[in-house]
Amino acid sequence: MITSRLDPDPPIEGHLLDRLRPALAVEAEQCLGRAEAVAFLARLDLWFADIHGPLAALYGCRRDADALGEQLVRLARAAVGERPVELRDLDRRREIDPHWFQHQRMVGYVAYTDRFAGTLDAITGRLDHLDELGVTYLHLMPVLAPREGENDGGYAVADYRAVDPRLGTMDDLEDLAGALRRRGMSLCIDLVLNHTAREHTWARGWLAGDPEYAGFYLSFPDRTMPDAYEATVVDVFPDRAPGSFTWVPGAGANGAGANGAGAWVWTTFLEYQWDLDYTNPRVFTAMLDTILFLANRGVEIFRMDAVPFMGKRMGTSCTNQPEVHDLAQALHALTKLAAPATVFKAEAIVGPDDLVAYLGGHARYRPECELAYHNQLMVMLWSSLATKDARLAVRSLGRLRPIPEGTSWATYVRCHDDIGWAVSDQDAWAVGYDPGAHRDFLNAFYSGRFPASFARGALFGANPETGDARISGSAAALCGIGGDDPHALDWGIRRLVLLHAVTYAWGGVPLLYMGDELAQGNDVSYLGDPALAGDNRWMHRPYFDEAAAARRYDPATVEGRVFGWMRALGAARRELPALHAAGEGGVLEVDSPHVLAWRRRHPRSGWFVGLVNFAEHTVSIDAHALDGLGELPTVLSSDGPLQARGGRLHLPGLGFVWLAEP
Ligand code: OTU
Repeated sequence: MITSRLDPDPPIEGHLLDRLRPALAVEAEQCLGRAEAVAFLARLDLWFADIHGPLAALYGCRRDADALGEQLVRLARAAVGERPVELRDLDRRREIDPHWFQHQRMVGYVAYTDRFAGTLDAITGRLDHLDELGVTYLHLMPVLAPREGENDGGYAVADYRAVDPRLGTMDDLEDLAGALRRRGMSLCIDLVLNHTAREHTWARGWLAGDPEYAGFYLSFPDRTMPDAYEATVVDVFPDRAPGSFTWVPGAGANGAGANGAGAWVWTTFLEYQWDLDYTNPRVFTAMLDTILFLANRGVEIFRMDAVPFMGKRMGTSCTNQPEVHDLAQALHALTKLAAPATVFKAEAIVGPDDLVAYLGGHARYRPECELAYHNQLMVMLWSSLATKDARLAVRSLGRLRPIPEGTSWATYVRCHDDIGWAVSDQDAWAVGYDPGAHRDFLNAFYSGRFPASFARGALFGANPETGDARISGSAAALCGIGGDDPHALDWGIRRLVLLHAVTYAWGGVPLLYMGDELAQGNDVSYLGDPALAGDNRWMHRPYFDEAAAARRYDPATVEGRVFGWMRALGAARRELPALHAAGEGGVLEVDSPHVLAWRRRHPRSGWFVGLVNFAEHTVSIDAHALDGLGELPTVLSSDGPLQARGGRLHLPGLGFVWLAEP
């Protein structure tokens, strides 16, 4: 059983460090040379408490807990020894500028290698396109070798040390990381750490009874425990993979692997994605080793996939449990020890009250992930667009806890997944919405069933038992771009631009999802591929449209209009120090229900104010809302300088304005 740390932190156990340090100093100098050894030991002193604390919480009850700590620190030291010199140079730069990812120059881009360029090699041919958009961070969707056949878009990894052969090789990935780095772009890849494919060596070894892999997965002899867990656990894919356990013939019970009798294996997602058992320190060690291997190939940002699911506790949702934070913290600190240039991004698509913890925001700060998806902002943008009303957004975003210093949101409009309506009941009631009815409305609206809807999306993961569902569809399709009516097209474009005008200026790294810069619509070609046809998330994972891209400078085309805006947002953002993620900010109270207004300021800047109007008609707000924020000229807007008349500021329908003190 795992115990977990309660806030506040327990006192730091110094003696392990005291015991380890002298021996490590000698070893490090022998293997790494003097300068590298000095840096390594300084990092050990800096991070030791963040390594030891969470490890003690996770595995402290084991007699060999100290030996584990020692082994992991040595693993990190060995990884430094193998780290290429170019990456050590990057480490030096990042040690001087550890908050590089907070800078307003950061713009992210998210793409599937095959759908964007074909192969890893060919990505270099797209770097000019990325440069035009000001991209400094490239997230390539799962690139590691998946299982054959269905693989959940690459989220069923069969080998963490090989690249999907259809995309290239590990050498190609390393070369690409270098090419990106030389262009000022950081490579981000997915680390699927909650589960492996059942074809992974660990899973095969476990099933074959190899003692090396004993206890790598969770298994039960009969339905007693699975039923008890399922009473409260979240069912992620209720339509395609109901329940969280899969009967595996030949598996042994209680994590034992093989005994021939068969067992229920924990599979949160699909039946071929087996959840790892992180109560086993060997699993932790194997995953750390994987991270360090990939960091040494040049990966700078790890997207920690499905991190909320890594800890299981009876009687809970089995998400967001204390041990998932301990795991993320320990992996993080050990990675910083070995590869300080690396940062973690939490993929925790959870409710607003659980989000900030993934950035280390606990009762006391504990370094965890540097970046986290701002799922709440994303959900609120789509909710506001449908209701033409910002009150729910103002309420929920206004009460979100501030994030710890030295961390940043990753803000986004759209990603490769469905949109789940993570609206807190409390926030919904506070603005007079029935939460269930509101979620139903959003599903009806974005699937196009609601009569006055402009959206062209589809329901995803509908659960007939609970009535829950989520939404698939490309950003452009959900904004109503796609028909023949030029008037409707104008509105659709205004919506798409408005949403990005928020994510580019909220503070944090905006992530642009491939195809959205060209307003690409839904792609139904997936229906022709039996391995994809059952999952309509593929409708919003299109192939890069070359013909559309060729029109990107033509302002008479949809692509030209949208691309022009995305460039402008990126370029303007770079020049606005108020958008540095280390700044402070918050939602502004204004007297129109249709307007979302926010402000930001960095110690080195004046105020920035962003205003968006979700209504289709012009609205106005009392100009006093901006009192005390200084002179605020318009720096970028959908409709020219902000108009002030009679003490009120007028915002055209679906318009946006960025104001900033010079
Ligand atoms: C992630 O999503 C990936 O983004 C998905 O594409 C994968 O299918 C999945 O993991 C399994 O690897 O539930 O509906 O809080 O929301 O991890 C998608 C995090 C998901 C979860 C998220 C998961």
